[in-house]
Amino acid sequence: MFTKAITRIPARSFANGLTTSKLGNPDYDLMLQQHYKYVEALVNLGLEVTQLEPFNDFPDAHFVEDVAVVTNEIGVITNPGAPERNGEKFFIKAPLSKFRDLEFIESPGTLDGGDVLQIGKHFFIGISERTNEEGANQLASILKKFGYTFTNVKVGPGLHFKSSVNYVGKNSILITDHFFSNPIFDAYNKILVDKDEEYAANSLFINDTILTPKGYPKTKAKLSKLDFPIIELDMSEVQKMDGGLTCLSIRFAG
Ligand code: CIR
Repeated sequence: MFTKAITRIPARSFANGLTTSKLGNPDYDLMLQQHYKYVEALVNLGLEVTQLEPFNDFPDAHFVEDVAVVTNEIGVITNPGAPERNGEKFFIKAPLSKFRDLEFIESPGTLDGGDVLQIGKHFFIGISERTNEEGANQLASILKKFGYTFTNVKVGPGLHFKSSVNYVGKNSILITDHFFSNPIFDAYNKILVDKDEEYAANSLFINDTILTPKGYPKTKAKLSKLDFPIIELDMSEVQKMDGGLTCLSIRFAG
């Protein structure tokens, strides 16, 4: 059960963040609205949300997931792989230290939280343009102490590993075609995301409810077979900046 989350209100500068999407200019008011609805969904699922202030100097800072990996035992502050975002790590320390002892990924290791998928006691760590082997190995050596196991996996299309694979409950994962046949996921019930709905692979399982982006009916139909409540959230402005549902929060047990 998650009982806590940390989020950050998007800054007015958010459209200056990094993006590869060609979906057009995002709208600030709509972004705020979408972020508000997201936080509201977390609150309705029983999470106590710490909302950090907008941060104009770092237009991507509301993608808080990338700056920390939090387990029941520890908070690990990452070393974000994009130079433009690296300084965000200094500003998650104080809020997270209220809940966890902290450890740190150090250069030359780099790591973005978006590349880190925890399923029970196992972690998949994506090696991507943001996360290198050294960063993945540092995370593993910190978390090994607490009995976790690890698999490193090379990220394919998409920014982060969690652009492609996410846990959705009942031993099931939503997974894109790129990873579908990879035997490292054979222990799970794989739910293939259709090619034209791959954005929906970034769905988020919280306290027996699935949050999924609005507008992906085939994925929603597949998810509904799991028999969990599904909340659809409009992510249009978030998507324009290469973000998704997981990126907007750090979730953990209190
Ligand atoms: C970036 O390129 O870093 C941001 N514009 C998007 C980060 C999305 N984060 C995530 O998927 N965890």
